[in-house]
Amino acid sequence: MVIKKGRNWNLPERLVIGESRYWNRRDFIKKMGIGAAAVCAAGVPGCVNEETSKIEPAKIFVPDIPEWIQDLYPAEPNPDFAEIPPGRQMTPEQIANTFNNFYEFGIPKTEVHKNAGTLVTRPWAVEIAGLVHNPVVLDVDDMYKLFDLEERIYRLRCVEAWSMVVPWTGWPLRKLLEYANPMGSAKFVRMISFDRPDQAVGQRELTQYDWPYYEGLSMAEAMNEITMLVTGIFGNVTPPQHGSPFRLITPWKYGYKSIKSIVRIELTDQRPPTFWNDAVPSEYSFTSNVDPTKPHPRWSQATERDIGTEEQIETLPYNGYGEWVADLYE
Ligand SMILES: Nc1nc2c(c(=O)[nH]1)N[C@H]1C(S)=C(S)[C@@H](COP(=O)(O)O)O[C@H]1N2
Ligand SMILES: [Mo]
Repeated sequence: MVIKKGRNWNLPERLVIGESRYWNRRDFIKKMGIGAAAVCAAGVPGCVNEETSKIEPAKIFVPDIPEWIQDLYPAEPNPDFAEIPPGRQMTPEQIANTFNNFYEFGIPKTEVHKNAGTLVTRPWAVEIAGLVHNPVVLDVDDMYKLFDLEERIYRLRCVEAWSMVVPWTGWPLRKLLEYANPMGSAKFVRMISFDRPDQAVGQRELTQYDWPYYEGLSMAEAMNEITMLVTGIFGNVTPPQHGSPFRLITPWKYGYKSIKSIVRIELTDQRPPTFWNDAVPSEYSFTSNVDPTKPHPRWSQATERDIGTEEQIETLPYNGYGEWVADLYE
Protein backbone atom coordinates (compact mmCIF):
# COMPACT_ATOMS: atom_id res chain seq x y z
CA MET A 1 0.00 0.00 0.00
CA VAL A 2 1.28 3.40 -0.89
CA ILE A 3 0.52 6.16 1.53
CA LYS A 4 0.61 9.28 -0.52
CA LYS A 5 1.54 12.29 1.51
CA GLY A 6 0.34 15.71 0.61
CA ARG A 7 -0.09 19.01 2.30
CA ASN A 8 -3.63 20.14 2.74
CA TRP A 9 -3.49 23.56 1.12
CA ASN A 10 -7.21 24.10 1.32
CA LEU A 11 -6.90 24.83 5.01
CA PRO A 12 -7.00 28.37 6.32
CA GLU A 13 -3.63 30.02 5.97
CA ARG A 14 -2.91 30.13 9.71
CA LEU A 15 -3.34 26.36 9.98
CA VAL A 16 -1.05 25.65 7.05
CA ILE A 17 1.69 27.94 8.34
CA GLY A 18 1.32 26.80 11.92
CA GLU A 19 1.45 23.19 10.88
CA SER A 20 4.59 23.43 8.77
CA ARG A 21 6.40 25.28 11.56
CA TYR A 22 5.98 22.68 14.29
CA TRP A 23 5.44 19.47 12.49
CA ASN A 24 7.78 17.66 10.18
CA ARG A 25 5.20 15.78 8.22
CA ARG A 26 7.45 13.21 6.63
CA ASP A 27 8.91 12.09 9.98
CA PHE A 28 5.47 12.12 11.48
CA ILE A 29 4.09 9.80 8.81
CA LYS A 30 7.02 7.43 9.19
CA LYS A 31 6.44 7.26 12.94
CA MET A 32 2.72 6.83 12.53
CA GLY A 33 3.04 3.88 10.20
CA ILE A 34 0.22 2.35 8.25
CA GLY A 35 -1.96 1.45 11.23
CA ALA A 36 -2.19 4.95 12.54
CA ALA A 37 -2.68 6.38 9.07
CA ALA A 38 -5.74 4.19 8.72
CA VAL A 39 -7.47 6.25 11.44
CA CYS A 40 -8.27 8.63 8.64
CA ALA A 41 -9.86 7.11 5.57
CA ALA A 42 -7.75 7.24 2.44
CA GLY A 43 -8.49 10.16 0.18
CA VAL A 44 -10.16 12.30 2.81
CA PRO A 45 -8.21 15.53 2.75
CA GLY A 46 -7.90 17.40 5.99
CA CYS A 47 -9.12 14.49 8.09
CA VAL A 48 -8.20 15.25 11.68
CA ASN A 49 -6.46 12.45 13.49
CA GLU A 50 -8.13 12.02 16.86
CA GLU A 51 -5.03 10.70 18.60
CA THR A 52 -2.95 13.73 17.83
CA SER A 53 -5.45 16.40 16.83
CA LYS A 54 -3.03 17.17 14.01
CA ILE A 55 -4.07 17.42 10.40
CA GLU A 56 -3.68 14.20 8.50
CA PRO A 57 -2.39 14.83 4.97
CA ALA A 58 -4.44 13.83 1.99
CA LYS A 59 -3.42 10.48 0.53
CA ILE A 60 -3.41 10.18 -3.20
CA PHE A 61 -1.95 7.36 -5.23
CA VAL A 62 -1.19 8.15 -8.83
CA PRO A 63 -1.02 5.05 -11.03
CA ASP A 64 1.93 4.52 -13.41
CA ILE A 65 4.32 6.68 -11.41
CA PRO A 66 6.96 4.69 -9.53
CA GLU A 67 6.38 4.53 -5.79
CA TRP A 68 9.89 5.75 -4.99
CA ILE A 69 9.12 8.94 -6.88
CA GLN A 70 5.79 9.47 -5.16
CA ASP A 71 7.63 8.99 -1.88
CA LEU A 72 9.72 12.09 -2.60
CA TYR A 73 6.60 14.21 -2.15
CA PRO A 74 6.01 16.53 -0.43
CA ALA A 75 9.47 18.00 -0.99
CA GLU A 76 11.32 20.34 1.36
CA PRO A 77 10.09 23.92 1.02
CA ASN A 78 12.69 26.36 -0.28
CA PRO A 79 12.83 28.94 2.56
CA ASP A 80 12.89 31.88 0.12
CA PHE A 81 9.48 30.85 -1.23
CA ALA A 82 7.90 29.04 1.71
CA GLU A 83 5.44 31.77 2.65
CA ILE A 84 2.22 32.74 0.93
CA PRO A 85 2.93 36.11 -0.76
CA PRO A 86 1.69 39.14 1.23
CA GLY A 87 -1.93 40.01 0.70
CA ARG A 88 -2.63 36.72 -1.09
CA GLN A 89 -4.15 33.38 -0.14
CA MET A 90 -3.28 29.91 -1.33
CA THR A 91 -5.60 29.04 -4.21
CA PRO A 92 -7.68 25.99 -3.27
CA GLU A 93 -6.33 22.89 -4.98
CA GLN A 94 -9.74 22.06 -6.38
CA ILE A 95 -9.89 25.40 -8.18
CA ALA A 96 -6.32 25.34 -9.53
CA ASN A 97 -6.81 21.78 -10.79
CA THR A 98 -10.01 22.50 -12.69
CA PHE A 99 -9.26 25.90 -14.26
CA ASN A 100 -6.45 25.40 -16.74
CA ASN A 101 -5.01 26.66 -19.97
CA PHE A 102 -3.63 23.74 -21.99
CA TYR A 103 -4.95 24.10 -25.54
CA GLU A 104 -3.75 20.60 -26.43
CA PHE A 105 -6.80 19.51 -24.42
CA GLY A 106 -9.30 22.09 -25.59
CA ILE A 107 -10.00 25.75 -25.00
CA PRO A 108 -12.61 25.90 -22.18
CA LYS A 109 -10.56 26.11 -18.98
CA THR A 110 -12.94 24.00 -16.94
CA GLU A 111 -12.87 21.18 -19.55
CA VAL A 112 -9.09 20.74 -19.79
CA HIS A 113 -8.81 18.52 -16.71
CA LYS A 114 -11.47 16.18 -18.09
CA ASN A 115 -9.59 15.74 -21.37
CA ALA A 116 -5.97 15.66 -20.19
CA GLY A 117 -6.10 12.14 -18.73
CA THR A 118 -5.42 10.70 -22.20
CA LEU A 119 -1.82 11.98 -22.11
CA VAL A 120 0.57 9.07 -21.49
CA THR A 121 3.26 10.48 -19.19
CA ARG A 122 5.39 7.35 -18.57
CA PRO A 123 7.87 6.64 -19.96
CA TRP A 124 8.76 10.23 -20.88
CA ALA A 125 12.05 11.22 -22.44
CA VAL A 126 13.40 14.75 -22.68
CA GLU A 127 16.15 15.61 -25.11
CA ILE A 128 18.66 18.33 -24.21
CA ALA A 129 20.39 19.31 -27.40
CA GLY A 130 21.98 22.10 -29.40
CA LEU A 131 24.83 24.22 -28.05
CA VAL A 132 25.78 21.97 -25.12
CA HIS A 133 28.92 19.93 -24.44
CA ASN A 134 26.87 17.07 -23.01
CA PRO A 135 23.80 16.45 -25.18
CA VAL A 136 21.59 13.90 -23.45
CA VAL A 137 18.25 12.17 -23.58
CA LEU A 138 16.97 11.77 -20.03
CA ASP A 139 13.98 9.88 -18.80
CA VAL A 140 11.97 12.02 -16.41
CA ASP A 141 12.50 9.41 -13.70
CA ASP A 142 16.28 9.76 -14.12
CA MET A 143 15.95 13.47 -13.48
CA TYR A 144 14.61 12.66 -10.03
CA LYS A 145 17.86 10.79 -9.33
CA LEU A 146 20.01 13.69 -10.49
CA PHE A 147 18.44 16.63 -8.68
CA ASP A 148 16.84 17.20 -5.27
CA LEU A 149 13.23 18.28 -5.35
CA GLU A 150 12.15 21.47 -3.64
CA GLU A 151 8.83 23.17 -3.13
CA ARG A 152 8.11 26.84 -3.81
CA ILE A 153 4.96 28.88 -3.41
CA TYR A 154 4.61 31.17 -6.44
CA ARG A 155 2.03 33.50 -7.89
CA LEU A 156 1.00 32.69 -11.47
CA ARG A 157 -0.39 35.52 -13.59
CA CYS A 158 -2.09 34.69 -16.89
CA VAL A 159 -2.09 37.29 -19.68
CA GLU A 160 -5.91 37.03 -19.56
CA ALA A 161 -5.77 38.88 -16.21
CA TRP A 162 -6.51 36.05 -13.80
CA SER A 163 -4.07 34.68 -11.26
CA MET A 164 -3.48 32.07 -8.59
CA VAL A 165 -1.02 31.20 -5.80
CA VAL A 166 0.14 27.59 -5.68
CA PRO A 167 2.99 25.45 -4.30
CA TRP A 168 5.02 23.94 -7.13
CA THR A 169 7.53 21.13 -6.72
CA GLY A 170 10.53 20.70 -8.99
CA TRP A 171 14.06 21.86 -9.70
CA PRO A 172 15.59 25.10 -10.90
CA LEU A 173 15.93 24.78 -14.70
CA ARG A 174 19.53 25.90 -14.19
CA LYS A 175 20.43 22.53 -12.68
CA LEU A 176 19.42 20.64 -15.81
CA LEU A 177 21.14 23.14 -18.10
CA GLU A 178 24.34 22.96 -16.07
CA TYR A 179 24.18 19.17 -16.30
CA ALA A 180 24.15 19.49 -20.10
CA ASN A 181 27.08 21.94 -19.86
CA PRO A 182 26.12 24.85 -22.12
CA MET A 183 28.61 26.21 -24.66
CA GLY A 184 29.59 29.86 -24.37
CA SER A 185 27.83 30.48 -27.67
CA ALA A 186 24.40 29.50 -26.24
CA LYS A 187 22.21 32.59 -25.95
CA PHE A 188 18.68 31.19 -25.86
CA VAL A 189 16.78 28.12 -24.73
CA ARG A 190 14.08 26.68 -26.96
CA MET A 191 11.49 24.33 -25.45
CA ILE A 192 8.95 22.13 -27.23
CA SER A 193 5.90 20.24 -25.95
CA PHE A 194 4.75 16.82 -27.11
CA ASP A 195 3.16 16.27 -30.51
CA ARG A 196 0.63 13.46 -30.06
CA PRO A 197 -2.71 14.14 -31.74
CA ASP A 198 -3.80 10.61 -30.81
CA GLN A 199 -3.54 11.56 -27.11
CA ALA A 200 -4.63 15.20 -27.26
CA VAL A 201 -8.05 16.22 -28.52
CA GLY A 202 -6.96 19.83 -29.03
CA GLN A 203 -4.15 18.81 -31.35
CA ARG A 204 -6.69 16.90 -33.44
CA GLU A 205 -9.43 19.49 -33.48
CA LEU A 206 -7.76 22.91 -33.08
CA THR A 207 -6.00 22.72 -36.42
CA GLN A 208 -5.65 26.49 -36.65
CA TYR A 209 -2.71 26.24 -34.20
CA ASP A 210 0.82 25.33 -35.10
CA TRP A 211 1.40 22.22 -32.92
CA PRO A 212 3.42 21.28 -31.00
CA TYR A 213 3.47 24.20 -28.51
CA TYR A 214 6.87 25.88 -28.36
CA GLU A 215 8.41 28.54 -26.15
CA GLY A 216 11.75 30.13 -25.38
CA LEU A 217 13.82 32.13 -22.92
CA SER A 218 17.09 33.98 -23.06
CA MET A 219 19.93 32.02 -21.48
CA ALA A 220 20.04 34.54 -18.59
CA GLU A 221 16.32 34.09 -17.96
CA ALA A 222 16.65 30.32 -18.09
CA MET A 223 19.55 30.34 -15.60
CA ASN A 224 17.75 32.66 -13.17
CA GLU A 225 17.19 31.35 -9.66
CA ILE A 226 13.39 31.52 -9.88
CA THR A 227 12.98 29.69 -13.20
CA MET A 228 11.71 26.20 -12.39
CA LEU A 229 11.11 22.88 -14.02
CA VAL A 230 7.98 21.67 -12.29
CA THR A 231 6.92 18.08 -11.65
CA GLY A 232 4.51 18.56 -8.77
CA ILE A 233 1.83 20.78 -7.29
CA PHE A 234 0.19 20.82 -3.84
CA GLY A 235 2.66 18.29 -2.48
CA ASN A 236 2.05 15.57 -5.09
CA VAL A 237 3.04 14.88 -8.68
CA THR A 238 1.10 17.17 -11.00
CA PRO A 239 -2.11 15.89 -12.49
CA PRO A 240 -1.85 15.96 -16.30
CA GLN A 241 -3.76 19.22 -16.74
CA HIS A 242 -0.86 21.11 -15.12
CA GLY A 243 1.61 19.75 -17.66
CA SER A 244 2.88 16.45 -16.35
CA PRO A 245 5.36 14.91 -16.22
CA PHE A 246 7.12 18.26 -16.15
CA ARG A 247 6.71 21.83 -17.29
CA LEU A 248 8.36 25.21 -17.03
CA ILE A 249 7.41 27.91 -14.51
CA THR A 250 8.61 31.49 -15.04
CA PRO A 251 6.56 33.33 -12.41
CA TRP A 252 7.50 36.87 -13.51
CA LYS A 253 6.18 36.28 -17.02
CA TYR A 254 2.65 35.81 -18.30
CA GLY A 255 1.48 32.22 -17.88
CA TYR A 256 1.80 31.20 -21.53
CA LYS A 257 5.60 31.32 -21.24
CA SER A 258 5.34 28.44 -18.72
CA ILE A 259 5.25 25.69 -21.34
CA LYS A 260 3.79 22.34 -20.25
CA SER A 261 4.78 18.72 -20.89
CA ILE A 262 8.19 19.41 -22.44
CA VAL A 263 9.94 16.84 -24.65
CA ARG A 264 12.85 18.87 -26.04
CA ILE A 265 15.14 21.59 -24.70
CA GLU A 266 17.54 23.08 -27.21
CA LEU A 267 20.23 25.68 -26.60
CA THR A 268 20.75 28.02 -29.51
CA ASP A 269 22.38 31.29 -30.54
CA GLN A 270 19.17 32.50 -32.25
CA ARG A 271 16.09 33.85 -30.51
CA PRO A 272 13.57 31.04 -30.96
CA PRO A 273 10.06 31.60 -32.28
CA THR A 274 7.26 31.17 -29.72
CA PHE A 275 3.75 29.75 -30.13
CA TRP A 276 1.67 32.79 -29.13
CA ASN A 277 4.02 35.33 -30.67
CA ASP A 278 3.73 33.53 -34.02
CA ALA A 279 -0.06 33.24 -33.68
CA VAL A 280 -0.72 36.91 -32.76
CA PRO A 281 2.53 38.92 -32.83
CA SER A 282 0.83 42.21 -31.98
CA GLU A 283 -0.49 40.81 -28.68
CA TYR A 284 2.16 38.41 -27.32
CA SER A 285 5.83 39.31 -27.26
CA PHE A 286 8.81 37.02 -26.84
CA THR A 287 9.69 38.49 -23.44
CA SER A 288 6.17 38.87 -21.97
CA ASN A 289 7.14 40.05 -18.50
CA VAL A 290 4.17 40.89 -16.29
CA ASP A 291 3.82 44.69 -16.52
CA PRO A 292 0.76 46.47 -15.08
CA THR A 293 1.64 49.68 -16.97
CA LYS A 294 1.56 48.06 -20.39
CA PRO A 295 -1.98 47.15 -21.44
CA HIS A 296 -2.71 44.23 -23.71
CA PRO A 297 -4.10 45.70 -26.97
CA ARG A 298 -7.57 44.50 -25.95
CA TRP A 299 -7.61 44.92 -22.16
CA SER A 300 -5.84 46.52 -19.19
CA GLN A 301 -3.13 44.63 -17.33
CA ALA A 302 -3.33 46.89 -14.25
CA THR A 303 -5.42 44.44 -12.22
CA GLU A 304 -6.12 40.71 -12.09
CA ARG A 305 -8.79 38.37 -10.73
CA ASP A 306 -7.57 35.93 -8.10
CA ILE A 307 -9.38 32.69 -9.07
CA GLY A 308 -9.37 31.53 -5.45
CA THR A 309 -10.78 34.56 -3.67
CA GLU A 310 -12.55 36.04 -6.73
CA GLU A 311 -11.07 39.40 -5.71
CA GLN A 312 -9.81 41.93 -8.21
CA ILE A 313 -6.30 42.91 -7.11
CA GLU A 314 -3.52 45.13 -8.39
CA THR A 315 -1.00 43.52 -10.69
CA LEU A 316 2.62 43.87 -9.55
CA PRO A 317 5.56 44.65 -11.86
CA TYR A 318 7.27 41.35 -12.72
CA ASN A 319 4.35 39.75 -10.86
CA GLY A 320 6.14 40.63 -7.61
CA TYR A 321 9.48 39.02 -8.52
CA GLY A 322 11.43 42.16 -9.46
CA GLU A 323 14.06 41.58 -6.78
CA TRP A 324 15.03 38.36 -8.58
CA VAL A 325 14.74 39.37 -12.21
CA ALA A 326 14.60 43.14 -12.77
CA ASP A 327 18.36 43.35 -13.29
CA LEU A 328 18.02 41.08 -16.32
CA TYR A 329 16.30 43.93 -18.15
CA GLU A 330 18.39 46.96 -17.12
N1 LIG B 1 1.92 23.14 -23.87
C1 LIG B 1 1.19 24.15 -23.36
N2 LIG B 1 1.68 24.84 -22.30
C2 LIG B 1 0.96 25.85 -21.76
C3 LIG B 1 -0.28 26.24 -22.32
C4 LIG B 1 -0.78 25.49 -23.44
O1 LIG B 1 -1.88 25.77 -23.98
N3 LIG B 1 -0.02 24.46 -23.91
N4 LIG B 1 -1.00 27.30 -21.77
C5 LIG B 1 -0.21 28.29 -21.00
C6 LIG B 1 -1.01 29.27 -20.29
S1 LIG B 1 -1.79 30.43 -21.24
C7 LIG B 1 -1.08 29.32 -18.91
S2 LIG B 1 -1.88 30.58 -18.12
C8 LIG B 1 -0.49 28.24 -18.08
C9 LIG B 1 -1.58 27.65 -17.19
O2 LIG B 1 -1.03 26.71 -16.30
P1 LIG B 1 -1.99 25.89 -15.30
O3 LIG B 1 -3.13 25.32 -16.10
O4 LIG B 1 -1.12 24.85 -14.70
O5 LIG B 1 -2.50 26.87 -14.30
O6 LIG B 1 0.09 27.19 -18.87
C10 LIG B 1 0.78 27.62 -20.04
N5 LIG B 1 1.45 26.50 -20.66
MO1 LIG C 1 -2.31 32.16 -19.81
